[in-house]
Amino acid sequence: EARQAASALSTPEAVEEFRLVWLGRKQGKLKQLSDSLLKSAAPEARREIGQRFNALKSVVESLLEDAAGAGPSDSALAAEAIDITLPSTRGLLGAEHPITRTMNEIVQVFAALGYSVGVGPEVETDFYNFESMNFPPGHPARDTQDTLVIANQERRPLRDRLLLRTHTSPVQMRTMEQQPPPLRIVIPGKVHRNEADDATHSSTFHQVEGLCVDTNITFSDLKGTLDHAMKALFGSSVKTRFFPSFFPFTEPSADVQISCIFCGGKGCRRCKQSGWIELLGCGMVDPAVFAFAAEKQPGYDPKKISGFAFGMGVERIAMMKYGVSDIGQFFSGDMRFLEQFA
Ligand code: FA5
Repeated sequence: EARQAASALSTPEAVEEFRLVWLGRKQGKLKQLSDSLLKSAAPEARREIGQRFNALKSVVESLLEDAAGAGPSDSALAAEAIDITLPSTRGLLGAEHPITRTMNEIVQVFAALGYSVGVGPEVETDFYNFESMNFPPGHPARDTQDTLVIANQERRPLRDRLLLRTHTSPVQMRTMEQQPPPLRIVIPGKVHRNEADDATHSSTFHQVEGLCVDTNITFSDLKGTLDHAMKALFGSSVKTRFFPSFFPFTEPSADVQISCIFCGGKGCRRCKQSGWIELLGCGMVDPAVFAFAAEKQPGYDPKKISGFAFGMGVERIAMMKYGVSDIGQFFSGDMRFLEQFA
């Protein structure tokens, strides 16, 4: 009977019906059979009845398996056919954000020179962000980096108060406290300032800090290193020049300009006709900074060692590399902008 029924199965619904009729747990024919036969059988006949029942059950199960495996009809398959030779619609692939990419590129340039990579906290203490970087309390240079402070800190001593770091320079001190000289490290990271946003300023931006400390490090080493880095980032025809500047934590200090990559130094709108664009600050580490580091690591004795440091704005470098004229685009999340970097 089961064989006959199975031979007529042509649709998935009929197969399911067959399963229910024969193998259904409550009302199935096999269930009824086992209830009536096995339970009422004489004890000495049970063994054989059981074996024959199991044989029957596996016949029905394999009939069901064959019927289910037979699948839908040829016409049903033809109706659902997919042409796998058609070109697919391409989904959007994620891509590295241009700021992340630029930051990694800068780090790579210095890693190739033997620099290691460090990080530090974005919520920083006044001590690391300012005091240990030789901005004493009340020093006017603090005003050059308008600071976003964490609320309700007034009861703490000034040096312990928390703020959003205004530059990556505090990680110089954190690194020196952990590692004796010699030291070569780059520190990529996010920084914040209480500044109005415009085409070239953002209240949140990124810097890559560099610090090199050893015996006999000179300003020539600083110039050579940064000139190499700018050529590695912008191409070998780029020129650099150094202008006197001021940072409390370096002496002497300099601002570094590169020849405008848009006009090759002739003068254009991007470089305000000057032929040069300012990209970063740098200088020789001030002995006062080494004195703070020497409190934890006596090796930072300014009589024995010297060093240079620099800090570059990643957005400014990315704007130059990719010809972006408004810094706000990096933070807009606008897919039309971001897709260009995919
Ligand atoms: C500093 O922050 C120093 N810590 C850099 C430094 C480190 C000097 C080590 C010496 C030794 P400054 O405030 O100039 O310096 O910022 C450094 C760079 O960050 C600038 O050259 C610029 O490229 C970028 N930058 C500054 N402010 C902004 C801003 N609001 N938006 C985007 N980029 C900015």
